[in-house]
Amino acid sequence: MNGPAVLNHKPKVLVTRRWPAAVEHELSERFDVVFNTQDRPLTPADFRDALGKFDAILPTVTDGMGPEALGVAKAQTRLLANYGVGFSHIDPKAARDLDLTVTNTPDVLSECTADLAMTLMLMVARRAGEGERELRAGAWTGWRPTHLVGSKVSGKTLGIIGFGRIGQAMAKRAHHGFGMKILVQNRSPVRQEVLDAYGATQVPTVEDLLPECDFVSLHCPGGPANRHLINSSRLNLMKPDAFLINTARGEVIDEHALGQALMFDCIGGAALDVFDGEPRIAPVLLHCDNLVMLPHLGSATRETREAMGRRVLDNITDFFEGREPRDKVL
Ligand code: 8YV
Repeated sequence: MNGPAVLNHKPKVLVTRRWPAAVEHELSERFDVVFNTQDRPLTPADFRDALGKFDAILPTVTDGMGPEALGVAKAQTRLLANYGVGFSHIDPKAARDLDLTVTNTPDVLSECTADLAMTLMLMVARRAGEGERELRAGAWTGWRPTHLVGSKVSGKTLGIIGFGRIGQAMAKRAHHGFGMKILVQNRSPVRQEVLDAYGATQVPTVEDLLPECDFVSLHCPGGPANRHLINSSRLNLMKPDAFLINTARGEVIDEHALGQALMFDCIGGAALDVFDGEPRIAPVLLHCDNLVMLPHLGSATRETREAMGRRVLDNITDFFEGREPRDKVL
């Protein structure tokens, strides 16, 4: 059985990537910590080795912890305290087979991730990426009434797929800030008072949502259950001038299908912060002008990255003081 563990030594902790200096400092005061000073992603062999030496490993989204990385017969490690809310890079079965407890860092990144989803929505609707590329290329010939004309955002309909904390933070911004009508698709029913707080209406299926929306923003988890949730037939259900925004996980979209939809103007455009197999970018995407791409910046503010680190610290402290960590997900 996995569960909290009180050790007779200072817990040995491996931090797999560089963290904000302030939190690295706090970590080193409380635990016996090894930092990845090179900040290079570790290999599956590194993880197998680490599982025999550390009481806790602190992975991020760049650490693929599947059967290969977790493929040892027995582990000293008791806790994978993930730095980030999404944990689809950790294979649940492989973690369970080793009796590992897994924690994440919810709440503290909801606002900044929703802010970035808003950034992407505004950028793609108002053609901000195209405009900046043109200007930097020295190709701007001056103002004219027909130049880089985009789509109005205020008052339009936004569809939100996945109405957890980040989806709700997005709805708050879009409804109360931009007067948008909100439609929601979520795997479980959302309480009426939660929907009412954002003037939102829940629809039963993705198929019900897509044809009604001017913007669709993805806020569901990644992993096998949602792989290619947005595929070519669902892209075909979107309005021809609608925009797709993804700050969730790359695998939620079939990128080949999205590339085709963008090339042939089946949808108005897309804006992505996450990619399937990132940092590799599917070549088809690089040729689409009606696409905004950012390098996974959802939670990338000083305040949030420090808060994520402190949330991990709390989870490790609870675990090794014999308490159930508040953010236990496995
Ligand atoms: C993180 C994220 O930067 O928390 C998440 O799920 O996608 C990002 O905000 C990343 O996951 C860190 O592991």
